[in-house]
Amino acid sequence: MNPFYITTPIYYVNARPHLGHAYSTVVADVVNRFHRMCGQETYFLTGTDEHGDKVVRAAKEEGLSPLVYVDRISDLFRKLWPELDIEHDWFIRTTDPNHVKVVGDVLQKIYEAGDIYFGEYEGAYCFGCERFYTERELVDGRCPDHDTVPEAIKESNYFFRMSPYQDWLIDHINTHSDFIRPERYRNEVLAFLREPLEDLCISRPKTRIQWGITLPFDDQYVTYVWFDALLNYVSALGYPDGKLFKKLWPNVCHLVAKDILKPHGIYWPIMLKAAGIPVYRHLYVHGYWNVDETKMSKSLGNVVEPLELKNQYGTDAIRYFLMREMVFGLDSSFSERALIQRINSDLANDLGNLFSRSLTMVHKYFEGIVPKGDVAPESNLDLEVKSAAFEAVQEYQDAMEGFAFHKALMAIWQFINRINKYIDVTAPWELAKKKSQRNDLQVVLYNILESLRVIAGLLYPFMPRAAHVMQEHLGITWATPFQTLHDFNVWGKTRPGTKLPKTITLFPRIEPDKLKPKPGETVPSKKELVPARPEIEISMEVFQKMDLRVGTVLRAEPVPRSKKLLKLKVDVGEERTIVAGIAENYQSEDLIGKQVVIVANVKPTKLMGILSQGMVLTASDKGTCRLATLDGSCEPGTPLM
Ligand code: ME8
Repeated sequence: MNPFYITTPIYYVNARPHLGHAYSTVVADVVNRFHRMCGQETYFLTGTDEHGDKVVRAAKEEGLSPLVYVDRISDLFRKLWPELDIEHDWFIRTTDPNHVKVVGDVLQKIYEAGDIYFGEYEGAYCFGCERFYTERELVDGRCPDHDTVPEAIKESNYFFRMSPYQDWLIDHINTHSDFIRPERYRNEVLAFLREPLEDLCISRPKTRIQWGITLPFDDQYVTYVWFDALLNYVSALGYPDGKLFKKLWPNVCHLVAKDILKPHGIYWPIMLKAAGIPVYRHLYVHGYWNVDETKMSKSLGNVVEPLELKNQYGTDAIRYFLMREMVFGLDSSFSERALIQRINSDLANDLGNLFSRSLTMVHKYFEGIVPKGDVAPESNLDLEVKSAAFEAVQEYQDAMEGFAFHKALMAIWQFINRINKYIDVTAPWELAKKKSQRNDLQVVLYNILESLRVIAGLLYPFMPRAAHVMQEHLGITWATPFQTLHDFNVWGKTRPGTKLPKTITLFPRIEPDKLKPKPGETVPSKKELVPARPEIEISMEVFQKMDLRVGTVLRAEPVPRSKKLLKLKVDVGEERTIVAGIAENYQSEDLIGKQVVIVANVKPTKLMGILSQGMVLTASDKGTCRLATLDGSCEPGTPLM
């Protein structure tokens, strides 16, 4: 098995770490731990990006030299990660001498190969993005990211010729379906590549900025910060001759958010190709965290500090929330209210209660000693629990491999609910009343403990602390620090006769007064959110004119140039094309096979040039759109009454 190598972006040191940085780094840690569970050797890289205009300006604002300033902020990132139980193998800084040397060597190599030339450029420069913009890229003459008018700058600079690699890159993306994931970002890169690629300006004159890596072939210039930063992924491994480079490259999984798709999806593969380095294997792109539906920004004062959250709610709860709440690839909104609700319902209630009620029973009925699981014939209920466990493991594994972390957690929680039901139906407290049912009681409790073992093991990548505590309390001392996937394909690994420690509360409930609005905060009531519609008389006859039907989604794809719309092919007894405004909350691939409710007799209308032959029913909760579905499967075309 190839070793697995995962990277996060290296973060700019122009500001303190926030929730967005924490999310990417937690995802990398979860994926890394999952690969360790699969028995793979892994390597996890993160770090800080320390050169460029942005950093110089931030240092100036603090009255510090860039050198002192970058040390200080880089340290904040470095010290944050262990607080969030992130176990990276290396923390790279672009000011590390080895990195500086690699950047110089690669530049020289590409220069000698003839892909770098000197030329004059006049253009619109955004200092926030540290790059030139073409007219076409600006929105009403303003930078799309910073909403500022770029400055007109005329400069002689060095350029990296990218156009000769354009066709190669298109072909590479087309022939490697897992190169850029999820699909929407792969399509976005292909859409960029439909326009001719312009050469990339890779230098900045020292007359304007000195804080950077000097070009090896002209000491009057420093390297453009992106050309410098991207190379961290190979310099950290000791490119070109280092052992790690030879062992790990190019079997890498780069993880970034959508804001830096272009440098990673276009510049980086072309840089690698031009430098004669094999191209990376995978780029995984996630969406953006907003806060209470608004963009997180310093000026709005709504930046969420991961350390504060951790101190208040604990590392596991934060990690769980981030991974459960965001659908990888789509945007999500953070709110403390939602976090507390998840802690109380999923962690304290579902998981925590199951754990403590189960262990309490083992202590009460068997003096804390793991009973035997094979002393009575298995009932159908027992068999069902076993197969539910294997199903959960399979669903979990598929979801983890596809970066659908929310689904992996849903699979665990479905299993947790299944075990809670098993306890309710088998009622061990009743079995305990009769001596003749002692063996049945043993089997039931053993199955519960086995289920908890599987649950603890599957939780390890997400909540390593809780997983560890659970395993300790289940007597799973043979699998420190974690169980492997093989351990879940066998039923019966919990050892009868093991004496278990007293149970504990895994996740304390958060007091409801935390949910009360803070002074000055108003929580809109439902009524304020959605004004009731005026009462009108609708006769049954009129209501029944509406043709509501069950539809099964057969295919789904994004509508080009639209952020909101998806084009669906739906089976409503016949195949219909329906355009739905759900792209911000659903990914095409997640919809296939889903059953939805369709208004089948609305007048067909054209949306973005596509004739939509029906309407999908949805609910919009504070901007998050949810499809109306059925609680069991129905024949497509079945009318709703
Ligand atoms: O772009 N939601 O650094 P950066 C989710 N130095 N993730 C977010 C986020 C949000 N609201 N905000 C930031 C840079 N991130 C360059 C990278 S790599 C060779 C150089 C995360 O400090 C996300 O991973 O601006 C995003 O891609 C990254 O931080 C940008 O970090």
